[in-house]
Amino acid sequence: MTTTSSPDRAESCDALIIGAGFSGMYQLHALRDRLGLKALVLEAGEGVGGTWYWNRYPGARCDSESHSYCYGFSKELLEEWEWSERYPGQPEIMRYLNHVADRFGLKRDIRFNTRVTAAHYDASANRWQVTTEAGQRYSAQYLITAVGCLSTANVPKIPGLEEFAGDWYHTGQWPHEGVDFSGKRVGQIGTGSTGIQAAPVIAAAAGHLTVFQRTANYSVPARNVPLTDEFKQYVKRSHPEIRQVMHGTPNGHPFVIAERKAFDVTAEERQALYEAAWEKGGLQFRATFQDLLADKAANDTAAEFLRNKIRQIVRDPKTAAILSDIDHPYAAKRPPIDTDYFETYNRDNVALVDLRAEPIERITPGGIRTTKGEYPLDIIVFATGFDAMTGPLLRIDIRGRDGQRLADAWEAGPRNYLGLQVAGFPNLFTITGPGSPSVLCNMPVCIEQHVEWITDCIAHMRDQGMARIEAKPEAMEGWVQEVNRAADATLLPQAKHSWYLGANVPGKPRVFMPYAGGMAHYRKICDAVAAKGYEGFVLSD
Ligand code: NA7
Repeated sequence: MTTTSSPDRAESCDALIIGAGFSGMYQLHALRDRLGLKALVLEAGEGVGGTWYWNRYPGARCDSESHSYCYGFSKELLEEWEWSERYPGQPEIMRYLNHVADRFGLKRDIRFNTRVTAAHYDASANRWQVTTEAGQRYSAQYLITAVGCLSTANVPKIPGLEEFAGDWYHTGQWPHEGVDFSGKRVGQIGTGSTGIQAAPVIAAAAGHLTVFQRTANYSVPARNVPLTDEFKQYVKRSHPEIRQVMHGTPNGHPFVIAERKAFDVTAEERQALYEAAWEKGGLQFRATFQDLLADKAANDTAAEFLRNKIRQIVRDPKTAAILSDIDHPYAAKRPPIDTDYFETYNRDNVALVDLRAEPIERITPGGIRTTKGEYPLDIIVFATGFDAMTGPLLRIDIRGRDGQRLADAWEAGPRNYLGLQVAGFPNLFTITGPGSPSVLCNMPVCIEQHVEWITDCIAHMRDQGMARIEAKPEAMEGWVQEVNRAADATLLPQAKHSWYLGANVPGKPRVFMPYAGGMAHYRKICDAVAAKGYEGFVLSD
């Protein structure tokens, strides 16, 4: 960088990237080291890692298998890094991302402790003017958001929280020094993927744990294990084949979805296949039959199998009934995987509260009061999720052409083209934004596709002497329809309370946000758009 930012002088570069997680780090590498651009990352945290930098809650672990939860762009990186467990825990992911950042010299172009608050497009200069919380100013021709999909904590506005005499934490803003639960009475609100990971670990450390469940959830055992030398050797030998599978499937995972349908086999065979998948563990359970997310009757067979497992594991029939009273099709919400989650309810120091039978009235100085009584607590853990996909973008004051606010453009829900660009916001690219398959896909696979597509697009513009790219409104309308069509072809919209629909945040428009047509298909669409000279975009000099 040639200039230093100050309140009265903007630091100038070719491309500004917001966020130093998986996306921002690779985008920096691609623009700086492949295209030779002057690129800079602005990152709110003190270090790299993005979502994994903040989510340090007990039990935080990725649900993707480690050998698939990594970058594939560098053969050397693939060969030199060795994961230790089937699923990478948060600390190991942080070691990996720091290794990548150091190996590719990324940190020198990342400004840490720098939270972006505003980004305004100046049409006369064709530049984005960016301001940070501390008042620093930056300007760039291209602005790329790499802010993550699940990075804006959703702390429900329960009356009385400010009076609580104990400590409270949101899992996505966990203190770096950790939390001492020993001897404490802990209340955990939320039973999504995070709550299901956290509860067993908190229960083992705390004096007592009360889990407050609003909506019951399916979960399949993760069956995490240390990786054997044999498996590590297989991974080292087989990267190209593994990545071929990951790139060929709708969800970017390293396993193939079965071609058979649930009713192609007898009830006994189906049960045996589910048992085998349960024993194997992990997200692969949903790959047992091809039609689990398309046909409700097929889905019912998986749902009933999983409900029965809960009834078999949980000894207290009343608790088992509350846990298995699940109101959505299996995997219509993000399906959690766990380590001893349902077993945790067999511990003497764990209790379950059914918030549908006794909603929370308020938080008191001493605990949580429901309509049936008060639960005394020393610590409250909010495992209540995120203002997903749009939240991280809309908390930045983003304004495009003619001062149009992104918040206004998306008042009725997000609208964009390919999940990557919004009409009226030239040269702004949103990695893993709404309308992209991101949250329905093994994230690094989606991120690498986005980063490479954006990088190729910018390279193309430079080759052609073009300075500006903007999605056409009609292309955007077409994509909104395609996102709706893809969702409607699945059972996903049937989960009325899911964050895919924005239903977890009061007042948020109910729009199905991710693209459910599958990553492999999405990649083909993006490639075809590029091959046709960036069809649906206007490029100008
Ligand atoms: P999720 O999946 O959004 O889960 C949040 C949980 O918190 C869920 O059980 C919610 O119940 C519950 N919740 C949210 N607000 C409240 C209030 N006000 N009262 C009671 N309970 C509440 O977030 P996670 O962090 O678990 O997972 C997010 C993603 O991270 C996950 O999908 C993976 O991709 C990784 P609800 O179901 O809304 O009734």
